Amino acid sequence: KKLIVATGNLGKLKEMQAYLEGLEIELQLKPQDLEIEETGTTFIENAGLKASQVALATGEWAIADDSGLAVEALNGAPGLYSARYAPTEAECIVRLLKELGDTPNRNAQFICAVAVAPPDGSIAIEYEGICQGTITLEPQGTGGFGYDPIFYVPEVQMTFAQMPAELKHQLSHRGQAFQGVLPQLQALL
Ligand code: ITT
Repeated sequence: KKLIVATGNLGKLKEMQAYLEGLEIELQLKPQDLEIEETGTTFIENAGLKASQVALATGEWAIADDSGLAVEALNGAPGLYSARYAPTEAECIVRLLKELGDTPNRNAQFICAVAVAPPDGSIAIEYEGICQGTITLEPQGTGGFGYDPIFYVPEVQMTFAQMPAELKHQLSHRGQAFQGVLPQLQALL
């Protein structure tokens, strides 16, 4: 069976591929010119929009991820706008650290919604995963992507960017969501 991965984010793609690796599915990247407007007001809604529109446009099964970082002291920002907080990933980190300043409340959570759609564009599977952590004062580590260098997980005393990929995959918001998605996907495809 074929599954179109509805993302243009290479960091995300790499992680999604890792979760889907064991399944007997031929993964294909969505056509680059196919852009979906994220008009939803929740992560689940946006994941559904992306999966459903890519499934309809390609006539294949599609899987999408909508995710972001919600910082408590910033009332949940950047949240749904995590990808658009600044022009580049590095500038997103600079902006977030600047907005937070030396605020003592550094609590944050990463959220990931994953949706799977059959060719008719309906939603067959949807799951959300959350990972709690804190925002560091400075970037630490070189792994991962996006906000990983400033997202610290107290249980393992490392940022996402300092962890071996397998550890991030176990602990992360995306890992939690895929734990729900994988068995259902296996049953459906
Ligand atoms: P697609 O919609 O094409 O999948 P996108 O980057 O626009 O790509 P989102 O709208 O879901 O995707 O934005 C998610 C942003 O949240 C992403 O760009 C990162 O900045 C951040 N993010 C999500 N998961 C992350 C992770 O595991 N580590 C670091 N940053 C993450």
